[in-house]
Amino acid sequence: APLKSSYMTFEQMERYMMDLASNNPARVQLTSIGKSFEGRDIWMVHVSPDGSRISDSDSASPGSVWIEGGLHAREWISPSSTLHLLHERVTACDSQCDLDYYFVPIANPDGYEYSRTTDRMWRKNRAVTTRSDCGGVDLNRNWDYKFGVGASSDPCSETYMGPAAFSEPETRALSNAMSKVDNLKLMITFHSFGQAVLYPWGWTNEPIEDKEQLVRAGNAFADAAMRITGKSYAVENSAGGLYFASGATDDWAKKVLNAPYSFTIELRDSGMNGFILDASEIGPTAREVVAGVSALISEIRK
Ligand code: 0X9
Ligand code: ZN
Repeated sequence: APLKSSYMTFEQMERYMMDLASNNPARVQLTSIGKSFEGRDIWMVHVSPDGSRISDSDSASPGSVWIEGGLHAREWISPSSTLHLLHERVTACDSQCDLDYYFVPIANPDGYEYSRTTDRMWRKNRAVTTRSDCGGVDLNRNWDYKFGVGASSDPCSETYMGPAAFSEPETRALSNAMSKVDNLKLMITFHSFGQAVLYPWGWTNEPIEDKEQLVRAGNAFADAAMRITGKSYAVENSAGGLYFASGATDDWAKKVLNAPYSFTIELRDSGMNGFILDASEIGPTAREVVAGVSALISEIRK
């Protein structure tokens, strides 16, 4: 399993994904879907359905699940938990292994490395902007749905949306690859912190038409997390529960790709240490995520 005692470097994550793919060649395929601003690979791991689990009458996958991690640099628990979930989906195949899973555990590798080595609180990517003194675009404001409605046009802002929708190589790579997935049923992007399961919309307070089923699925995650570690996750609308923010992964997957289920899950903690989450919480958070995602998937397949 991925290291539990400490956070990995980007290189360790790459090595981990490569080893997982080479040890499980029949089910795990590793692809670089593009390069970051500074030229690091953005890796996608496709976990195919377990052949033995598919009945003869029904050989097509019942759908795809997309899991994004590490879009924001300082939210280290996100790539960490995404890698644990990936590991679990590969090694502990259960009744949910007839689905196609696409994982991008570390979507913003430049930002992550910058946060590790230089500025722990870095959030954005490492793009050069029109302001020589302010770099980086907020990759969760750069997606092409309601771009710029609730985001900053100031390069010095932490939520700088960028010069145009999909101006950034990271969001272009992610959206291109996500668009190619067949029958996308569920998109989850892991962030931190706040312990919340957020459903669309983020750009408006208008309630979404299928709110009820989104809440039911979100509650399945929250209930499972509570059962496994006792941590409480709030299930709420992004804009109402949090604040308006447009151009994010979740709204784009819901509106443009028509993914019936699309969530931003804010992992630990609830504010005490915020982004600077002690490594002793890596294991328990991973257990919450594994149990929560399993329960969520069971709920949406009812
Ligand atoms: O503001 C964000 O991008 C997310 N919170 S974070 O603290 N991890 O930065 C929340 C995004 C929720 N989704 C939308 N507003 N669409
Ligand atoms: Zn975030």
